[in-house]
Amino acid sequence: MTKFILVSGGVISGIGKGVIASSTGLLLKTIGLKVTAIKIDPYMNIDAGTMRPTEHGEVYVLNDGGEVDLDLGNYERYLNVTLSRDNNITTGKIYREVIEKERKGEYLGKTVQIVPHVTNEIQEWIERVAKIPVDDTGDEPDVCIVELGGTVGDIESAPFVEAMRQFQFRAGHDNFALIHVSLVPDMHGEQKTKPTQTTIHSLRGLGLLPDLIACRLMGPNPLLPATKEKISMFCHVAPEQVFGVHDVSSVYHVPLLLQSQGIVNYLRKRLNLDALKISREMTQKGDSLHRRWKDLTTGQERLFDTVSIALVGKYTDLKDSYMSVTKSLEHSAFRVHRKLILHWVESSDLEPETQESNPAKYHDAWRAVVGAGGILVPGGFGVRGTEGMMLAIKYAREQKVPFLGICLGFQLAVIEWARNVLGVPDATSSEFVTDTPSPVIMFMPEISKTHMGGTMRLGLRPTVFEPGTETWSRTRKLYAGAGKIWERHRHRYEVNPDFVERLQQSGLAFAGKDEKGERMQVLELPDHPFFVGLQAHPEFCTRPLNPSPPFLGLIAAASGAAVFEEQLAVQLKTFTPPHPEGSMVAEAVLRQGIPVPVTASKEKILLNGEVNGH
Ligand SMILES: *[C@@H]1O[C@H](CO)[C@@H](O)[C@H](O)[C@H]1NC(C)=O
Ligand SMILES: CC(=O)N[C@H]1CO[C@H](CO)[C@@H](O)[C@@H]1O
Repeated sequence: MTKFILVSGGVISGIGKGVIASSTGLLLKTIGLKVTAIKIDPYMNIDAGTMRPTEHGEVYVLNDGGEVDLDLGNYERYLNVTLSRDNNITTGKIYREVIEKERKGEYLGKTVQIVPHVTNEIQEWIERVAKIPVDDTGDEPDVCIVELGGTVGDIESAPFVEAMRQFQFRAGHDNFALIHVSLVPDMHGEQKTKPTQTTIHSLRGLGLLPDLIACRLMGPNPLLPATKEKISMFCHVAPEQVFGVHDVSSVYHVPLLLQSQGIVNYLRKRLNLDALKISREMTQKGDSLHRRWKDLTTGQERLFDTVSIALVGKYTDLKDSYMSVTKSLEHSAFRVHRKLILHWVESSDLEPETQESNPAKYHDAWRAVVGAGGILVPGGFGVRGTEGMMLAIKYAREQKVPFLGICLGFQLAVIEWARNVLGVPDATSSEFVTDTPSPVIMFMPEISKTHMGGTMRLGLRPTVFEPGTETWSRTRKLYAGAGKIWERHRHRYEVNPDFVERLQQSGLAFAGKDEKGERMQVLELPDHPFFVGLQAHPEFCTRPLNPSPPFLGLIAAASGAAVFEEQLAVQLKTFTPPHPEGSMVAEAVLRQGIPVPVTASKEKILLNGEVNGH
């Protein structure tokens, strides 16, 4: 029987419930358990692909092409697992499922209601998805963390709260625990417990009993013993069931902070975890994870050297839309033992128009680019700002500054090359200029009998390195020399095959292509210290202990040639693909002719007129 840990929140949302939930999962992994996670988002959207990034942060892509909330990224990174689109539950998905069943007559003409039909659907979904293997053991997970988004008491979350109330009996007492995350505000040095008392009171009123109360303190001060006592008394729980989560210097410290307060031991007893048979191998894996995590976090405090990266993008004032990119840089910086200094550069500030309209802004932006050890142009949206990005790319190329281009950044590197080296001054993308005579980047839908009408390439796809690249391709070396790599994709525009030969002859090397050799997926300049572009989004597969290779390449190259060589050697010995064989879906899907579901995002034009995704 799977053990379920529900993580709910009270008072306000956005106080780090996801981090507490994934840290708890990580701790359970350190004792050798296999852990999976489900995120419940009580909103009506069916998938995150159609949501505007300014409103919602990043659209995170899964192996199966599912476009989800950035929280699933958190779980994949912390727990080193591969999740599927079903690991995200939204109200919209549940309702759709119920309505489809009703249409098929599965409810035998009965009145379909929130209770029991919607609540049953929620419980069945959770039970079903909790059993899906998520790591290289291929086994059913031992523990499933279920994070309920929003706060208990919201209208939106009511059906889920009721479903979980029923679920605690369905799973049984030994198999279900509840962690409730609450805010403990600090008023002039006094830690206030009233909001926590109120939220626990309403939680109990809804039939859910907290096993652990996580008190979130928005500041550097830990939970005081007196506060703990008070919460224990007024919320009818033992003091050992109350723990504090204050602000720590990095989120990677949170698992150890929880551990120091006895969370693992509590859950061990409460969920009777010792009854699960943990193999010696898994125990050892857990120990090693614990040791490596501790090293990772303690090392961070004593970093003197820095590495600076200019992130030239859009929405740079909405940093959440680059969550996975920043995580990838962070993980890579851990590896090279340097403190990451990230300069957010709004790409349009680099354009000549800004020089006229706002010279100070223009100079600040260029100062950040010129001062950085490496330049990153991530994926993005729409035409605005692309000229500025290309100016940064040109600078990186000519001045031999390490550069990484992702998705749109890759496409712009090709356009920049075509304009300034190949000598096609009007080169552009047919996404920016529809009837251009020089579409170096063009709309190229995936022609596949099995992909029903989809125009977006989504999900995990292979890239095959060209013969001969093993001797010179830095990208390939970063992947430990593998001939074939897998990364997640999300794009609909690609390098125009008609230009490939000319681009290559002029010195731009396409080191990696798709399996048929038709789509250009990795570009490199062999005579540049590090100039790499990827059509894929490798940032979705980074891990704290196993950073995404292209990002590691950028960070290492920005730290100097010696560090770069050193990391190539480390990669050769230690790099493992973050996904188990079985989860590499694209080929299997094509072979079996299973239609890949087309999500609603395919043809959606966003409200602000920009096409979502390249
Ligand atoms: C992460 O998962 C992958 C694939 O499941 C595995 O090969 C790798 O060893 C895991 N890494 C760690 C640090 O556990
Ligand atoms: C079982 C099920 O309905 N899964 C859905 C999960 O969400 C995606 C959209 O992101 C749907 O396409 C799946 O069908």
